[in-house]
Amino acid sequence: MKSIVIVISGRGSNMESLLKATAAGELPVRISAVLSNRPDAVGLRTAAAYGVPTQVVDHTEYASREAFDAAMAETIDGLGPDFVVLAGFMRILSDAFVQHFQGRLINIHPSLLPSFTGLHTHRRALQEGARIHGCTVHFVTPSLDHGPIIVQAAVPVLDGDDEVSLAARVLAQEHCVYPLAIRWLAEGRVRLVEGRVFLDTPQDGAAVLVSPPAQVAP
Ligand code: NHR
Ligand code: GAR
Repeated sequence: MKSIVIVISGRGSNMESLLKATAAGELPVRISAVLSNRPDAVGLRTAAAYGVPTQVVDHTEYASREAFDAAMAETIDGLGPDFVVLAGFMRILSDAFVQHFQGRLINIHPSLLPSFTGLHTHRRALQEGARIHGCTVHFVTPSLDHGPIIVQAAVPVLDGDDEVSLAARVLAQEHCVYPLAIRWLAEGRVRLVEGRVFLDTPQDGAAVLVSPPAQVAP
């Protein structure tokens, strides 16, 4: 069975979606450990409650980004995972770290990439008047939020949405697609060829999301 390490910075609800799916027998992976760069991350307590080992690599204890990344890489290498799963991890990773884990490092980002890379994605989607928003699971490459895309989920932006309501609608989809993407990876259904993802999964072109829904004349 493939093993993964999950890396968090805070709440850890995406991490919990993976722990839940694993506990339910829906995600055939061994979760070797949950790592956090913040000692006070709420997700560390959640992980412990699921009986998953936790470790902290506190970025404030390192003189540079490179030194922190090297310590993280060493900790992860010690665990020997097949995949490294970023779940609400909030530190940009250096090229050396990303290259070390190339093809094994996955992130979930709260926008439909390549729109809204970086931070405050929900606020910016609202400011731009986007009608459709969502989330993206992708391989991490040195170019921030531009790695090969594995799966995306779209949600409508509704009149009256604020950052909180929109974030909640997107987060519900994150909790669906992240376990799905990690399952596909664990089952060897994701191939990365020359920077593009090829999926060995059922696909049909039927689903179309239009927001607001198209009105058909009577
Ligand atoms: N690193 C690389 N090289 N490539 C990616 O695609 C990465 C990455 C590291 C993290 C997650 C990402 C996201 O999904 C991610 C993708 C943090 C920042 C950021 O600006 C940006 C993107 C992401 C994560 N962080 C600030 C920093 O200076 C700190 C912000 C904070 O601590 O609150 O590192 O959006
Ligand atoms: C999630 O929405 C995740 O996509 C996003 O932060 C939230 C973390 O929630 N990630 C980023 O913005 C990465 N920069 P969680 O800790 O409850 O999973």
